[in-house]
Amino acid sequence: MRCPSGGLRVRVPPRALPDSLAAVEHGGRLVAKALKSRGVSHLFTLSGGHLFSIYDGCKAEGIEIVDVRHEQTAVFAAEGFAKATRRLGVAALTAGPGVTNGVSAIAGAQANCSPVCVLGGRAPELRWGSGSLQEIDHLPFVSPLVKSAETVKEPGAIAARTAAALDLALSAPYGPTFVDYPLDVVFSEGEAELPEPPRVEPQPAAGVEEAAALLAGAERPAIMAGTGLYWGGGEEELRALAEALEIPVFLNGLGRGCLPADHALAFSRARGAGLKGADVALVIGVPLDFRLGFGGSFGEETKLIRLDAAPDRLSANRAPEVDLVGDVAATLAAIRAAAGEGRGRTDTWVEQLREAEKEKRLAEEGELNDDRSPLHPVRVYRELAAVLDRDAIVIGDGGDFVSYAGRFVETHEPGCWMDPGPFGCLGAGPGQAIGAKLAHPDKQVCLLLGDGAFGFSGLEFDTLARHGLPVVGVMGNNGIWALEHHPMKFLYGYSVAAELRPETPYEKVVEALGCEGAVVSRPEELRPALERAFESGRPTLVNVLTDPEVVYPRKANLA
Ligand SMILES: Cc1ncc(C[n+]2csc(CCOP(=O)(O)OP(=O)(O)O)c2C)c(N)n1
Ligand SMILES: [Mg+2]
Repeated sequence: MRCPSGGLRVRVPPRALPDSLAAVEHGGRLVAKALKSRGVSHLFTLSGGHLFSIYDGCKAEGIEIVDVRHEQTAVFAAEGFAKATRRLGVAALTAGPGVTNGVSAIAGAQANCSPVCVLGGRAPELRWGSGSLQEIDHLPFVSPLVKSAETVKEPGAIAARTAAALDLALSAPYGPTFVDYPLDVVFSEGEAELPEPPRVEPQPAAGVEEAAALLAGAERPAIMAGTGLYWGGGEEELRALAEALEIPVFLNGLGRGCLPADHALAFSRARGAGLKGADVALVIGVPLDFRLGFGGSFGEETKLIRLDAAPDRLSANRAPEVDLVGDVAATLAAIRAAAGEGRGRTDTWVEQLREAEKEKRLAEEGELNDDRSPLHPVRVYRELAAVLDRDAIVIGDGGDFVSYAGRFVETHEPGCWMDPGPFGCLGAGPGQAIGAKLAHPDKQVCLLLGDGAFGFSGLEFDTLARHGLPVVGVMGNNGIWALEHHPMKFLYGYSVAAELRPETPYEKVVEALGCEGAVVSRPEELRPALERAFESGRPTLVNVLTDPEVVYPRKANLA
């Protein structure tokens, strides 16, 4: 066979050879065998000749190939699949620009500790240094973003090295891995030698007794939990611990939904009071980054217990009193066993937070019922809440529109809220929606989009149409990059580079791509439009014209 680039000749074995007879197989088949052995069901990709043999292998192994319109979406989709399932998400990117296009999404997966494995095509090894098409060494720029980055240089090593990259992505702490295959290697033959996946007994962290004593003795305890709680599968133990000691719980990132938003101990609006006023706070699977004021969201006197699967990567921020590094679920179970029950002790505190929560929610009534046209973004979320199922997966991609969603969308089950995470890369939403819908075809998947954000990956509505994925997009179309426009205006009295075309008919864009579109300019039109969208069974964008004058009440802008 003649290779798609480079002109090297390699031999490909007959495709129909039964497994038992196939002593050697082509490299792409070996990649696919490794994927299959680790339960990978989908490969997210955008075509490139360097990947053909991997596609051929996936076809033979029954792995679904999902082709998108930009490589960053392939990685975002792999991440969305991982977030929706807590299984591996896998993307394949072609050599050179395919991999460079995927870099922002890999960096996002790193910040989210998402178990994503990225497979790269690569210019042929035999001609390395001769200037083959798309020749660039990916490892120097991918390595800082991943747990491991490797080039497989022998066909016989393909299966084992691919399996190792997959296993590492899914070993605690989770995170992205990268492996690339030179064209001549992955089109050649080798033997499949697949190691067993590692089995690790979950170990509770050292320091459990100290943590339990602090929590059991606390009068105003609080739990702040995030993405690491979700990856650690800790939701049941979180609930049991919170209920046993009656501890108020605050959630962010992928932690949202790990305690249902309507649970008696779940709080959101009272977070400021709850974290500042806590005497002891258990911080699970969330770094003390900008989202927690670099630690300053807690009171100066608050004793912090940190729990995660890995030591803190942020060395510059506040150190905890107790640092628990170990299996999240096992450690929570051990803390509960050591702390016993403490009912009644926190009643006054919980009641105080309940009052604060109620008061803040009451103050939101005006915005929720706002009947202006174009709409107040908060009104969008009131209407959306009425049509979303309890287990709907909601994905945010935008600026202020999504900040409002973070406040107003209630999450009731784990894995049902996705945003770009602390790396904050716009354009992550459509890919995550593709991954989530493929993982859960029976759940509603709702993609919240700013009009600015739409520009990055809006063409993925074509992917939704081609693959028959009835995701419902809801756009807050204010004609500006609001999260930049308002802060710059506040600082300088004017803003530049933050205006878009007002009332752009994005619904027509998606119609042209084979989806349904609707435009909404008055609040009373929204609910029927959303109902139609979810009932249609078709990918849809509801373009909601929102008021550009609404300024999101933000405490900090850039830090
Ligand atoms: C890839 C990328 N580019 C730029 C930014 C900076 N940024 C953050 S929010 C935002 C504005 C988003 O505008 P839009 O999606 O229209 O939402 P709005 O704030 O108007 O609700 C920008 C430009 C970013 N986070 N990611
Ligand atoms: Mg906007």
